Amino acid sequence: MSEVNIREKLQAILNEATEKIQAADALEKLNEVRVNFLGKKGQLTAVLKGMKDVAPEDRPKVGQLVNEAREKLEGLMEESKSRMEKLLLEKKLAEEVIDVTLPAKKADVGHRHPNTIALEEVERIFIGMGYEVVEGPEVEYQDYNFTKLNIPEGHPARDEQDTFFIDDKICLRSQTSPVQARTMEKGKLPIRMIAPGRVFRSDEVDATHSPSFHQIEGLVIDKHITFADLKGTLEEFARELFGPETKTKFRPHHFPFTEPSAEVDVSCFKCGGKGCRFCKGSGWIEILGCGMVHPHVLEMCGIDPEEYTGFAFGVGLERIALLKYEIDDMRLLYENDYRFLKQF
Ligand code: 2NM
Repeated sequence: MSEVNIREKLQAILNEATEKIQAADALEKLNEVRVNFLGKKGQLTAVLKGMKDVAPEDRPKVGQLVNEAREKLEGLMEESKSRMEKLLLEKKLAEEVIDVTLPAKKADVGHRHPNTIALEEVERIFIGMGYEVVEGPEVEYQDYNFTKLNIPEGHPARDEQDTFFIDDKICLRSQTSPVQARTMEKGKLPIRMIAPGRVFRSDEVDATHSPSFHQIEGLVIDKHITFADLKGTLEEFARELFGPETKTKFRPHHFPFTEPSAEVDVSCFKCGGKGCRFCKGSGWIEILGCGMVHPHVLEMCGIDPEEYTGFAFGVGLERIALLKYEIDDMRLLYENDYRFLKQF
């Protein structure tokens, strides 16, 4: 074959390939062209294979021509490829266009139950005063739930509280004080603790009662603890929980495990004490019970009442949540209706 023939042949290949490249509308088709013309069995490669039929003096020139044709084709394909990729990208961007002026879709995340919010608030206040948070069993020995707390068998408080009894030794705890009894028994003094948790009483359900609710009980045991420490602590607690203007009132009361005992009222945080619908006109709202730990309790829990004294208190968690969030029916706290819960 002469150089002229080869020139014509190459031109024919180039023309055909260029046409096919221009016609290609997808990357796969472009690849077909590459295989057909530049591949091992491709047309250009075939021309090189035919070199043996070319006069030796023409071979360098023919080789150069084939290379030029190859480079040209590769260039064309590269161009076509980037054009296609650019189009693809533009198409994708146009399809996925984001309207940044649209309001963002709100993530529907859950949030803490009002009881939990109130509990964490109370925990924060006492942790700030150096208290530890301690938990204990909900199914409890009657010994810890009653006997060690100065409520002996036959004591009216055992019926009054109308506990759920498991057998003659075990019950569902009716208060979290057994956690305090267990902590005292461990013997590590002094003690500054709160015991939050679920408690049980055999009560009918109504707006202010439930057979299962939550309490937070506190206990401080050290040398020289007096009623003044109790008053100061609970006054500070009330101010942190209900606002700095909150006043407290200690009314004498009776609990078997404390002596003396008191109930504590706070000045109404709605009307400031003048009397309103919220405090039923009295200006005061009852929030907790407290007292100096009875020497019998200290003794039964292995603490020498001659050396150590202490105070204790108990608040109902639901009561705090109902007051703080102005909810008038405790049952709302247990129904788990999201429309209600999401308001807090
Ligand atoms: C209250 C009221 C008064 C109380 C007593 C004790 C313990 F374990 F130290 F004896 N813990 N909590 C207590 C005292 C609880 O709840 C209204």
